[in-house]
Amino acid sequence: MKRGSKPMSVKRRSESVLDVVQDLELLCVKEEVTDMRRAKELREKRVAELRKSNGTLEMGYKGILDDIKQTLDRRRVLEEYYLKVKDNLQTTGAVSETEINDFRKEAEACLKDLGTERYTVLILGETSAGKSSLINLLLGECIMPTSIQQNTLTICEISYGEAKKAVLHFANGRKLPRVLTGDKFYKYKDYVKKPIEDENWCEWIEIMIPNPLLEGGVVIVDSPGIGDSKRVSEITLKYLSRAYAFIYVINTPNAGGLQQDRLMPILSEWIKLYKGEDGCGITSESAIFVCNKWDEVEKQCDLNQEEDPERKIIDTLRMNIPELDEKFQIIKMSVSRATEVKERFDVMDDDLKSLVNRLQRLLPLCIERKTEFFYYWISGQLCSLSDQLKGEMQNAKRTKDERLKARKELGDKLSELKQGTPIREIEDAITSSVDQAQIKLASYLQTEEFRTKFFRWTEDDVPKTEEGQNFSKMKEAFTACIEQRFEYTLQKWESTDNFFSQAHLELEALFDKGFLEFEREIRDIDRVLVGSDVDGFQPFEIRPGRMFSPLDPRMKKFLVMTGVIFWPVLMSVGLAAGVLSAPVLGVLAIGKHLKDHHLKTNCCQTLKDLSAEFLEDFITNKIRSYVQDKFSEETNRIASIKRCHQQLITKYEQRCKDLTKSEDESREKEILNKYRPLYTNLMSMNENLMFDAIQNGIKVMYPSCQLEVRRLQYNESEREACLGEGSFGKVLKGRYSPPGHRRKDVAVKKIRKHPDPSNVAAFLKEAAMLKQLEHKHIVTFYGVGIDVKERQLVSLVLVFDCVAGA
Ligand SMILES: Nc1nc2c(ncn2[C@@H]2O[C@H](COP(=O)(O)OP(=O)(O)OP(=O)(O)O)[C@@H](O)[C@H]2O)c(=O)[nH]1
Ligand SMILES: [Mg+2]
Repeated sequence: MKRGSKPMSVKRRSESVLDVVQDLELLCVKEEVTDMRRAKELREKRVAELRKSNGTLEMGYKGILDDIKQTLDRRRVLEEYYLKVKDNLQTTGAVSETEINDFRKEAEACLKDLGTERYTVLILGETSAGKSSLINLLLGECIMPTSIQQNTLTICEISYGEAKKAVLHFANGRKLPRVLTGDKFYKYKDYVKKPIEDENWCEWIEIMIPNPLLEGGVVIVDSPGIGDSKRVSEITLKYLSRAYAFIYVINTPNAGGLQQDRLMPILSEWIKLYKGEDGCGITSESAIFVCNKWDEVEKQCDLNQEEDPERKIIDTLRMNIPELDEKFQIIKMSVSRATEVKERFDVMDDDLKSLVNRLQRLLPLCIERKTEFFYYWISGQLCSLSDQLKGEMQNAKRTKDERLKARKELGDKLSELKQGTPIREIEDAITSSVDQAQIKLASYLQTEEFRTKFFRWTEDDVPKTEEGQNFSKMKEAFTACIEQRFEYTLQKWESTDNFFSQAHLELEALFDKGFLEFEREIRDIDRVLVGSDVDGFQPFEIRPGRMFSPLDPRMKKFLVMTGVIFWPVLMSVGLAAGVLSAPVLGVLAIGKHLKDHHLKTNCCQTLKDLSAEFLEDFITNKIRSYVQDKFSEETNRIASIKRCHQQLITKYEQRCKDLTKSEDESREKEILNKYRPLYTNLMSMNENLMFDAIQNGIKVMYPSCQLEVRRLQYNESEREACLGEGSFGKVLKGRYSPPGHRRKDVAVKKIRKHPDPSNVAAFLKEAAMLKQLEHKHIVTFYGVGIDVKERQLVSLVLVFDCVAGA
C-alpha cells in the first residue's frame, strides 16, 4: 500500500475477463457478465458513481477537519469570557488575591483541556479484528503492521509531524527513548510486535507522519488486542481514560462476532467511563462499533441463511449500553475490501464513506461535550463571585451587633458542616455492602450450580496453543482461560441475580441523599453570608445525564464552590481510571501442574484441576479484595468527596473570619461603591455569556431539557393557534414529536420581546423552574427549543403538555 499511488488505469494491458469480474465483485456490482466490453463498462460506471457520491478519502478528511474547525469558535467565545472575568477581577481589587489565583488556576486547566487540539481516537477490539488494517485504511498508508497472528503488542500513538519520525519509549526504565528518523524510521515496526517479555518491549511508540488527517489534530492510537493475554489486554485498558473517542473493531465472523467474555471486560471499563463522565467529555455517544470482516460474513451467510450476525451484535451491545444509537454507532464493513477499492480506484466505497461520516460526527460531538462543561464552569464562577460580592455588601450594611450575630450563626452552621455526617453514613454503607457481598459470593461459589459450570471443560474450550509454544505462554493462556470463565460465570450470575447492581443502586441513592444534605448545609451558610432569599431553591433529582438544570444559579454556584473536583464526583466521573487497578486475580501458580500434565496433553483434565485449585485459592485469599474492587468506584468517590469537604471548610472558615474584619461602620459607603459596579458587571456578564453561548451553538440547557427544534411545529400567524398571551410571550398550539414517541399536541410558549441577553436569561430561568416542577409531577414540560441561524438567535420557546400549558 503506497500513498499517492496512482489509481489503476482501466486500460491495463494483460487484463483478463476474470480480473474485471473480480473488480466488479470488489465494487459490489451484482450483475452477471461474460462479455469483456460490458464488464469494463460496468466497472467504469460504478467507479464514476462512487467518485461522484462518495469522493476520495482526501475529501473525507476535509469534511472531518472542517467540522472540527467549526467548534473552534465556541471555544473562543468561552476563552474570551474567561479573559474578561479575569480582567474585571484584577482591576477592581474587590476580590482577594487568593481567590483570583484559584480562579485562574482552575480556568487555565479547563482552557488547556478545551484548547488541546489533540483528538485522540483509540482503536480497540479483540486480537486480529482488523484494528491495524483499519488504521492503515484511514491513513491511506501502511503504517501499522498487520497479520493473522497476534501482532500489535504495544500502544502506538500516530500523530502529525512534518517529517516521518518514531520514538520508542522502552518499558525498561533504564533505557532512554530512542528516536528513529530517515532510513531508520520504519524500524519501529519491529518493536510493535515485540512481546511483553522482551527486554526491548516498548510501553508505547510515538509515530509522527505528515498525513493530512492528522494535521488537524487527530491522533490515532492502535492498541493490542483484548482477550488472549491478560497482561496485553491491560495495556489497552489502562489507556482507555486518555482517549477522546473510541472505535471498537469487532471480528464479526468469529463466533458470531461478539464473544461476550471478550467484549465485556473492555466494554464495562468503557461504560464506567462514560456513565460518570457526563460533562467531561466521554459519553455513551463517544464510541463507534465497527463490525469488521463483513465480506466473510456475507460468504458464510450464503451457506447459512438463518442467522443474522448484525442483529445479534446489536442486541448484545444494546443489552449493555441501553443508550446506544444503533444507526450512528454501529457500522458493518469490510476493511480489506474498502482498502482494495481505495487503492485500485482511488475512491471510497460505501463502507469507508460511512465510517468517515461517522467520524465526522463523532469528533465534534466529543468536543461539544467539553465546551458545555466549560460553559457551566465559567458561568458558575460568575455566580459564585457575584454572590461573594453580594455578601460583602450585605455585611457592610450590618451594624456591629448584627455582624456579631451573623458570625455566631455562621459558626454554628460551620460546625454542622464539619461533622460530615452524610459522609460517614456513606462510608459505613460501603463497608456493610462489601461484607454482605462477600458472604453472598462465597455461598454462591460453594453451590453445585456454580461448580458444575466452572469445572466442566471440553476440547473446544482449550485455548489454542501452538506446537512447541514456550512454557510461560502456555501458562498464561490457561490462566487467562480460567479467569475469563470465572468472570463470565459470575457475570451471568449477576445478570440474573442482580446482587451487585442492587447494592450499587442503594449506594447511589445514599450518595444522592448525602449530596442534597451537603448542599443544604452550604445553602444555610450562604443564607447567613449573602442574606438573600435562598429558600426558593429546590434541589433537583440527580442522575447522570439529567442531573439538574444548570441555569439555576444556585446549582451552578454550588458546583464551582465545591471545586471542579467535586463536579466529577457528583456525577461519579472519571474515577474509572483509578478503578483500573492491579488485577485482583493475578497469575495462577500453575507451573507445576502444567509440567505434570502437559506431556499427557490431557488439557481438559488439566484445566479442570487448575480450576479447582483456582477456586480454592480465590475463596481463601482473594475474595475480599475482589469484592472490594467491585465497590472501588464508590470508595474512590467518597474519598474525593472527603477531600472536597475539607477544602470547603477551609474556604468558609476564611469567609467567617472576613465577616467580622470590617469593624469600622463608616466604611459602608466605601465598600458599596467599590463592590456594586463589579457586582452589576458580573451579573450582566453572565447573561451575556449565556446569550453568546447560545448564538454560538453551545448547549446551555442540560441536554435533557433542550429539544430539537426540527421536531417541533407551530404556526404563529394562525389566530386560532394562539392559546393565550402573557407578559413574557404568547402561548401557541403546536405539535411535537419526541424521539421514539408518537407526535403530541403541545403548548408552545414563545418569547415575545426581542430576545436580548437579559430577557433570554429570565425566560430560561423560567424553564429551569418548570423542569423542577415537572419533577414534582405538576406539569409536563418537554423542554426548551432554541433555534439559531447564522449565529443569530431566531426563536426561543418552551414546550409543555397541551392541557397543562393551556
Ligand atoms: N476477510 C477480511 N480480513 C480482514 C479484514 N480486515 C482485516 N483482515 C485481516 O485480518 C487479519 C488481522 O488484521 P490486523 O489488522 O492485523 O488485526 P489487529 O486487530 O490489528 O490484530 P492485533 O494487532 O494482533 O490485535 C489480517 O490478516 C488482515 O488482513 C476484512 O475486512 N476482511
Ligand atoms: Mg494490530
